[in-house]
Formats: sequence, C-alpha cells, structure tokens
Amino acid sequence: MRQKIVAGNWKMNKNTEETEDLLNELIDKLPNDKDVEIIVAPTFVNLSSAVNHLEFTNIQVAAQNMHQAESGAFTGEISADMLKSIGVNTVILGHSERRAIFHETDAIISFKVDAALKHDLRVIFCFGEELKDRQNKQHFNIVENQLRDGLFQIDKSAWENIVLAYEPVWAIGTGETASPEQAQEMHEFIRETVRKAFGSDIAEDVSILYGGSVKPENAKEIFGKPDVDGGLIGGAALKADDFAAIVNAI
Ligand code: G2H
Repeated sequence: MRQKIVAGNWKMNKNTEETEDLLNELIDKLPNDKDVEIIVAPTFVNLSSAVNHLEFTNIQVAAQNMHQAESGAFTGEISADMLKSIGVNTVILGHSERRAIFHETDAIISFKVDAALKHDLRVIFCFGEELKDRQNKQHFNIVENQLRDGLFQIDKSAWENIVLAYEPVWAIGTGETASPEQAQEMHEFIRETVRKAFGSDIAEDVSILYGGSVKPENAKEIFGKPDVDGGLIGGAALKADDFAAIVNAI
C-alpha cells in the first residue's frame, strides 16, 4: 500500500505568532487516527519552532526550498545541512513559483534534489505544465521532461526518499482545479513514466500528490482516484478547519 500524504505549503504566509496559533489549532483539529501522513511547511524563520512545537504530534515539518550548495557565499540562502540540523527531514523542491518567479531551471532543481538526498532529506518534487502547454497538447511531454531533467538522475535506491507532487500551473492559487479525471490521467502517465525508467516496484510504491486549488469541496473526489495518493495544499492549508477537512477527505 502506498503512503497517503497531505502536505500544507504555507508559502510566504504567517509570522511567528500566527504560525504558533495555526499550529495549535491544527493540533486540536487534525485527526490522529487516520492512515495518512500530515506535513506542514511554514516559512524558514518559523521552521525550528514548528519542529519543537510539533515534536509529540503526528504532524511532520517540511521546508519550502533550499540551496544546492553545501555552504558559502550565497547571501540569503539555506543549505540541506542547516535544515537537518534543526530537525527538518523533508523539503519541497521545484515548486512552480520557484521555477517561474525565481527562475529555477530543471538543472538547478536536479542539483537541489541531489544535495537534499545526500543529506538524507526526503524530497517532495513538484512539477506540472502551464496553461499554454495544455492548450498546445504538450502537457505530457512537458511533465515527462521535467521528471527526466530534474529528477531521473537519482539512483534507484533514492526513491524511498521521493514524493512526487503534480501541480498544473494553471490550477495553482487560481481557484481552477484540474478535474479528478484530468488529475488521474496525468498521475497514471507519471506512474507509467517512472515505471519505464525505474521499474514497477518503484512506480507502484511512490506517492504522487495532486496540488492546485485543492479545497474541502473537491478533495474527496480528487483523492478518490486510484493514482492520486494525497495532496499538496496551498491556500486551504492556512485555515485549520479547511486543512483538517481535506485531511479527513483522504
Ligand atoms: C499549489 C498549491 C500548493 P494552492 O501551489 O503548493 O497551492 O492550493 O493555493 O493552489
């Protein structure tokens, strides 16, 4: 059985006090009797306190990004070793906002993946096509290339530390959601692409999350599809009731 996962990507939201408040609400409201891994990704400045705050709960903490270098003159950046040193075990890489706004290429993301795995961080690898790609019927090609150029350099043995997150860019923060059928179609293609490159065992075991305007109203239908193993949630992860409803929809 593949691990079900619901992860909240808080993006650049919540100061320290607001982070504590939301974490307290989540501790109260999230279920702890469901077979689902729950992850939250607050901002860098609040990661350490979040790790401490959640120590005796079933909620894991992830970072939203990291730099690929070990250390050095990279003003404003954070390394894999620094994340590990504060007890963070998971990092989101390749998010479409990192790709579009901060010009992260597939090559840069591949270096980040390698650096994260070297430090035994689990990677939530994000990818997905833009609207124009889908309109031009290039969405399968784009997704396959993002996987090949950003991720498929890893060893077979590293897959136990990989979670995939398919996020069609046209559905991110827009209120537009891929239909459950569109999500399933792409997730099935992604699993098949992994199967061709790394074999059936890895393809069957890897969790593939869907991201892009998931909310309590649409979560159950999306999560009901056979190749959707959970979600990466943005806006709806900032409200404890909504996030709890999404986790309960798994
Ligand atoms: C996609 C998602 C979380 P939202 O970016 O990564 O955000 O749910 O707000 O579309």
